[in-house]
Amino acid sequence: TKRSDVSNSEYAKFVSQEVPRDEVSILNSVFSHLAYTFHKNPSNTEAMDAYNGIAFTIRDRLLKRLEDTDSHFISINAKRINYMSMEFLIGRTFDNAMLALGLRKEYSAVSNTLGFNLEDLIDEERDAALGNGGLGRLAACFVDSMACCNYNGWGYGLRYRYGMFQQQIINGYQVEAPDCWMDNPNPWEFPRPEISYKVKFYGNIAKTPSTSSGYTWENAVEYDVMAFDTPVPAFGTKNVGNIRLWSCKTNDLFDLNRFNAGDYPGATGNMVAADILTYVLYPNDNQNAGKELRLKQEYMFVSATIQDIIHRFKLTGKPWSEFHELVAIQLNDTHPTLGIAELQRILVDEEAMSWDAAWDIVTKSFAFTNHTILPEALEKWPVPMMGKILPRHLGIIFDINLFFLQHVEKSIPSEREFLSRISIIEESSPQQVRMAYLAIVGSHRVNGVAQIHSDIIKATIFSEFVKVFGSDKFVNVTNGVTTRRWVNQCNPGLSALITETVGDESWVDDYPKAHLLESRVNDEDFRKRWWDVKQANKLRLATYIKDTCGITVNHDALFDIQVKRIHEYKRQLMNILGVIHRYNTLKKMTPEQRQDQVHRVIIFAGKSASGYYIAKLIIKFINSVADVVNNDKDIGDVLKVVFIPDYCVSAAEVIVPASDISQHISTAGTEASGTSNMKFVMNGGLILGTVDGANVEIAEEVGDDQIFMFGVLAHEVDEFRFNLRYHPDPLDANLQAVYDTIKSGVFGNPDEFNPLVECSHGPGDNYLVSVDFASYLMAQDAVDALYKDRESWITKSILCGSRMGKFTSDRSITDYAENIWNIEPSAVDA
Ligand code: 9GP
Repeated sequence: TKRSDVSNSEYAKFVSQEVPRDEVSILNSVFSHLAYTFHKNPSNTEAMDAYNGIAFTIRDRLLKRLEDTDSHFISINAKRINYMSMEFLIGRTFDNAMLALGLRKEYSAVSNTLGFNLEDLIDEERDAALGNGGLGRLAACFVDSMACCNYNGWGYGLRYRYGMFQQQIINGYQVEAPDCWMDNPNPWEFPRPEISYKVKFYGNIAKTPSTSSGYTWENAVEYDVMAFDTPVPAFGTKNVGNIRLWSCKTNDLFDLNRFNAGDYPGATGNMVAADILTYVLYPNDNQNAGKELRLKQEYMFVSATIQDIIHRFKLTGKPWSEFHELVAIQLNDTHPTLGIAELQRILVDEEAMSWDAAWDIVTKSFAFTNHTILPEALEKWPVPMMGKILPRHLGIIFDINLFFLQHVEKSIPSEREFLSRISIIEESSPQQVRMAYLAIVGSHRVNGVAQIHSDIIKATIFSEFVKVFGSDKFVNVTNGVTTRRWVNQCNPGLSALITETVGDESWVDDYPKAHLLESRVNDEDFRKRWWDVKQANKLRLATYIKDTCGITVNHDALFDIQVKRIHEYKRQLMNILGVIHRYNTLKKMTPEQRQDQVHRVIIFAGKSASGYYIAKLIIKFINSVADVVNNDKDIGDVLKVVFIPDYCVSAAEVIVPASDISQHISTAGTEASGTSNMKFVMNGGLILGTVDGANVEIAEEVGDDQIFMFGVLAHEVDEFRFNLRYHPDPLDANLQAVYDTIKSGVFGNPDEFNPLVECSHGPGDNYLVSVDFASYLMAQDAVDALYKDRESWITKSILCGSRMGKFTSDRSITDYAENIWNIEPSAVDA
């Protein structure tokens, strides 16, 4: 119509204007948001208001770019990658966005004009902690890289109201409190009420010959699930990414009649039932209700996502046969695997497609990433539970399994035993749906996240599938991290040195250029500045420790850091047992001898799953040991032990740049990759690690002799476990002495800590702490010896920092794009 023609052309003029980037215009737009969005003027503007006012102007700029990016990709019919992840550990966005837009200096001046220091405003932002650990942070790095590398990629996830949990340490114990991160306005998301889909649960399946598949899903409970978009700023390009998170719409579930009758819980019951679906990440699932909630969360997530993907595909007007040419769907671990059954259901039940045509589309579109060999990754759902909540999907999964097993029987003559081992349905009581197997069968590629891990899954948990599908279906994509956040943003001192060496800031999105640092390894002035940057970062962390834990540490000491989820396989327990050994050794020395030792601050941080008894006991144990060591006047500054509470992305940004050494000491074969190991080394920290996960490839890149490696190898683990059970060696004398100290009661009631003694030696030592303890201590001695030789230490630190070009998430994403997604980049301006 005439009206829309006019407004379209006016709009085209409006959006084609560049958003002004000068300080005065920025200040004016901040004033405008302060006045008209927040009803504030400069005299009553508090720090939180200033943060919001500024953040909203950044958001305006990001939205403009998001709109341009979307239009660009639609206009060229670009294939889109849909990264489905139950976790996105985004952290803070403010600083990252200013850097990405290239406007940090301008915003700093604007905040000064408002009477605030930009650094203080940065601290006003709450972390978006929608993830547990490595897997969620990886997803956040990946959306950053998809945007920065100009791929048409979106993340899809859930909008948890309470994120994970806030960890408090009370009397040394972890106590979980809700993380109310949404209490303040969130400038980085915008609600899209117009983008909503119906998601169904329960009900029954009716045979209806009139439909093409012959089935309909009846009497289901329906929820409206709505989108919230979070633009992802990208550095060095005008492309902007997006994370689309889902939450239920609850208002129309309010029952006014019951309310008027005085039945308030009844009136709001359905609202609450819908709302709690996205209260928290991974509700505790040790009881049935928790399990059901988790299954519903997963389905709500995949159903809304798949419907959205289909909706966008239909807008292209292309035939279904081209679906996989326009859509790639990556499953981040098994949690979104129901998406396979959901797409198949929609195609056969709602789009009247034949089973085979639908399955062809499904398997060409999906790919699956495995992130661990531990049993928790191999999610299973009881068949009766799935039948109750998702009756149609259960039927579809049984059919997928039937056709798969028939195919196997035909192609490789198989015994019943073999078929039952690879069946998607486990014949236990009750039967279980093996989600990892469904993910493999329904995907065209399966990848591990570091070379050793990809090799292990092919040889162990998925070996039978390699026989069925051949080896080519199983590939490796080694993880990576975004250097925009993990070097440029978190370590301004180091960034300045790299920029000076490279000659410009191009390294920020072309990190391999940091290899030029190596050319300065013998430059005296450079070496001194390198050391000084580390010292400044350690001072910053020392201040943070004082503020959060009340402990004073000397930043001249060696900072030895282990930060990650608390888990037996990651062996924080071995670390703290090593601390006790160090403490015992120091106690035996004269004061003069003690002062001669390398002074160390040993720093832990990380959360334990709320129901994980041993991990929580390890936290308590670390704090009890810390209490004794830190208050021992004989020891003074020579040894300090710190547990930093509530580890999160923004804490990591302070911790990572400050390490001299960081520990990545999982039992060989158990840590799929690890990504903090990459961050630490990029920031000039050395690593003490086992031959596990990405440590192996880091050693290959930086050189075996730059890294402190110890411990048994992955292929030896089973034999050591067997020996521990049936033919244990005598206990190492140092470990025995450590146990004696624990049993003496210096750290508190020894009975309380006895389970830790029991799970670190003999038959209970599943993670081989006692086996690796002696070599661990030797490696620690080597660290001390090198630290005394400051010049050699600096050399290693520079060489390590400069050789990490491989470990950017840009490289990982390019690997996925080329080897799995078959997708080309395209920049908005190109
Ligand atoms: O434990 C792995 C960790 O090694 C890896 O770096 C990360 C990202 O790939 O995923 C972790 N796995 C999980 O969090 C659960 O599967």
